[in-house]
Amino acid sequence: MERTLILVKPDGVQRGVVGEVISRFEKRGLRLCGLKMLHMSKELAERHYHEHEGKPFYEGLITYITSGPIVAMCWEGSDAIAIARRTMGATRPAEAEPGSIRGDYALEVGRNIVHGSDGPETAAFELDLYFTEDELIDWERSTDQWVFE
Ligand code: DAT
Ligand code: MG
Repeated sequence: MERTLILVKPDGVQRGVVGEVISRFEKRGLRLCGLKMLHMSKELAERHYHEHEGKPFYEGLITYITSGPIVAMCWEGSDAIAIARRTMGATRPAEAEPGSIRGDYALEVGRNIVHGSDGPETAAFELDLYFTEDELIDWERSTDQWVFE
């Protein structure tokens, strides 16, 4: 079982697609393991996006991600990281497949609605940025046996 951090970014919250994003991950079969709404501080944004520091889009990215409330979630399942990223679609919405979140709801890379961790180390690091240990819920769904092999 793998866990990943998913964010609905400020544009997704403002545009009212939080429920739609949650619904797509739920329907895919991933299991929700944490959920909160928050307004990212500049410090949290800089820690989250430290790998992009110095890049031309960095300052705009920090301004955008701190511009309004976001919804942070933990989703888990077999191959949760890769499956969530496929469900989200490519970083550049122009390259995102129709049927993916970004392919259905976004036009520009700087307004691409969602974030998802890109690997096991980043997922652990990012989940730790947003959630304490006791905010991540260990639970079983009655449908797990029909979703997990
Ligand atoms: P992802 O969000 O798919 O993991 P990433 O980690 O490469 O993509 O970049 C993080 C965010 O930074 C991305 O969602 C949008 C923004 N970004 C990335 N590349 C960009 C670019 N060339 N111009 C503008 N914004 C960019
Ligand atoms: Mg990334």
